[in-house]
This record gives sequence, structure tokens and C-alpha cells, in this order.
Amino acid sequence: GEASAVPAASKGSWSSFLKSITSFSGDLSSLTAPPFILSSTSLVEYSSYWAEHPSLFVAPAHEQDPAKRALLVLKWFISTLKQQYSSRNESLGSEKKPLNPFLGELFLGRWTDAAGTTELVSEQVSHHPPITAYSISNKEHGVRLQGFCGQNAWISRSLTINVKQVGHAILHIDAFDEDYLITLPPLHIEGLYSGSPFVELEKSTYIQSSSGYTAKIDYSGKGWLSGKKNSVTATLYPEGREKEPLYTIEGQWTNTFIIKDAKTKKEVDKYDSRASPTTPLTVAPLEEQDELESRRAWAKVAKGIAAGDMDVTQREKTLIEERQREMRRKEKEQGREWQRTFFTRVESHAVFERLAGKIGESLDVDKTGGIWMWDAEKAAKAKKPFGEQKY
Ligand code: CLR
Repeated sequence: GEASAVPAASKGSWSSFLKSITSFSGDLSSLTAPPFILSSTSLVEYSSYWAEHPSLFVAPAHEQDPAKRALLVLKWFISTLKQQYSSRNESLGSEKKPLNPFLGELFLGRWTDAAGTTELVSEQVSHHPPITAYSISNKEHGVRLQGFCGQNAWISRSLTINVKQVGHAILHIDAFDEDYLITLPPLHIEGLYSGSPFVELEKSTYIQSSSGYTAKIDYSGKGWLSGKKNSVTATLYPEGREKEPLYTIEGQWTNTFIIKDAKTKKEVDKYDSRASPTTPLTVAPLEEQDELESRRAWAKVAKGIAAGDMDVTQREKTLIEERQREMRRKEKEQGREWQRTFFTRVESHAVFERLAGKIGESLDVDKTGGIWMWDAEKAAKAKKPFGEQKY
């Protein structure tokens, strides 16, 4: 069998965890995992993976040719996959179980680099089902990404956790008043048996632009087509003309991919993640953070996890959960609902509906607790990080 990554003292708890999940399906936050596989990072922080290379994020805003612009959006999207799906393996040694965000939890920050200031607002807008909404924007370049997401999971007999992502993201480019609808890849978690879980992406996703271009991205892993792990291929084509691609992409999202002109087969661009360092996100110091901000709210739990002290971890987690239950109880009693800080639930989403139809997507409102939209009015009133009052 595979070499085990489970610490000797955790062998028992890991095998009982594996036994307990064999018939699991539904909400991943309900899984109780052994301490060694817990991370002290809340899932609300994962929204930051979308823009750890701010220059790639804003690049499309400066391309005049609409096809090349769509290609730059595709390039940026593929470049984010490494942070999204393999950064825990790199920083923590394996995939870990993130903290379950509480309703209203916020993660605010900014990247400051050659692309200027790129701001991140991430908010847990629903607890049942767990849904995170986010907005990432760079005003100087006129680019904003808005989205919301959740996960549905089930286990297959081979001890693989299968995850379907619900929700989507929309990138808006002011200069061209253009939108790109981005769908999210299904994934599965392997390596559970040996205690070293990792993510593999599967099937395909789309990026549909309002300017009439479609990108289809296909994912495969080890022992599949190319045989290499984290493989990706993509084509960019004029909407409805899949057989007439303009550009093709091939490679591995964890290291390099090559972009070719589909007609001439000549390489036009390439991306090497190892040669593209990320820009670190700046968050306010804990003492300046709001009580709803993730790192401040979870600070004691995080300390417990870091110290391997499960008593402290459990006690502090329970405190947060009890406070949340009490708040929900009061709201129910008074017939009101928790007011989200930056987002609002809306009945319909015109941009989404216009673009989704072209790629056969639909909104699954039941699974996302609604359609979540950035609310500029709320944001103007909200307290911002770094002591600023206005957004
Ligand atoms: C969240 C949204 C991000 C992309 C992303 C990456 C990894 C996913 C995560 C999402 C959701 C939670 C997730 C995680 C990988 C493992 C983790 C599915 C989709 C689960 C909850 C951990 C299960 C516990 C085992 C490791 C024991 O944009």
C-alpha cells in the first residue's frame, strides 16, 4: 500500500474518521476531522485565490482586440488554479480541512503592487447551505470580479470525496463594458487513505463573454489522457463555433501551459507559475479588525490548532458556535434576518441569465440560498480595513 502520512498518534482517529465518512453525502462542514488534518484558515479566505497575481487580473483591461482580451481572461483564470487547488499542499504539506465560516464572517484585504491597489471583500452570506460571496476590484484598471460559491459533496466507494461546486463568478471590465461568466470545476479529493489528501479537477468549465467568445477548459489528472497530473487543455472560440477555435492552451496548471494560435499552431504566449511569484495580500492587524473579520474572530481557535491543543480548540470553537446559535434564535424570535454587510440577495441576475444560456448553465438557487450580489449602498456604509470609513 501507499506510505502513510498519518502521525503515529493519530492512526486510530484517522481510521475511525475514514470509517465514519464512507456513507457521507452533503455539506462538508458537517465532517469532524482529526486534529492533524485541520487548518487554521477559514474557508472565507479562499476567495483571495482569485487575484494573487493582480497584474494578470487587470491585464485584459488594456487589450483592444476583443478575442485577445478574452484570451487574457482565460490565461488569468488558468493561472489562478494553482493557488485555488494546490496551495495548501505546498504550504501545509497536504489538503486540509478549513474552518467553517460563520454567517456574516468577513475577510478583507488588499494587494498593492505594480497593478496598483486591488481590493478583496469576502463574506459568508449563508450558513445553511454554506455560501461565500466575494468582490475583488481594481479601480485604477476598472476591473471587478464578483461571485459566490458553495460545495456539495459525496463519497465514492474508493474513499474519494467528490465535490460539485455551486455558484459562479463574473468578471467585469469597465473600459469595454464587458462581462465574463466563469463556471467552477467539479473536483475530487484523493489520497485520503494514506492521510495526504489532494485535489484533482475534473470535467470542464466555461468562460462566456458578453463580446461573443467562449472558452472551454478541460481538466484531467494522472492516468487520464495526457497521463500527467493537473493537466489542462482549453480552446477559445467565437460563440457557437466550437469547431473553429482561435486559440488553444495545453499544459499543467501547477506549472506551465502554452498558448497557441489555433490556425498557425504557433506559440503566442506561455505561462510558468514557478516564475510568477504571487503578491502577498495585506490584511489589517488583528487589533484593528472588526469582530466579524475572520482572523480576529478565529484567533483563539487558530492558536489552539497551532499548539496542537484540542481542548482549547474545541472550547473556543464551541464559544463561536453557541454565540451564532444564540443570534439566530434571537433573530427568529424577532422575525428578522441577519443583515449581510456587503452583499444582498436578489431575485434575478440579468448578466448571468444572458450569458448562462449560451453555455447551458443555470442558477441553482436552492443550493446557494439565493443569488448574492455586491451591494454598493451597503458597502458605502461599511467599515473598511485599515481604518478607512468609506469604500
Ligand atoms: C472553495 C472555493 C475555492 C476553491 C476551493 C478549493 C479547495 C476546496 C474548497 C474550494 C472547498 C473545501 C474543500 C477544498 C478542498 C478540501 C476541502 C473541498 C472549492 C474539504 C472541505 C476538506 C475535506 C476534509 C478532508 C481533507 C479530510 O475557490
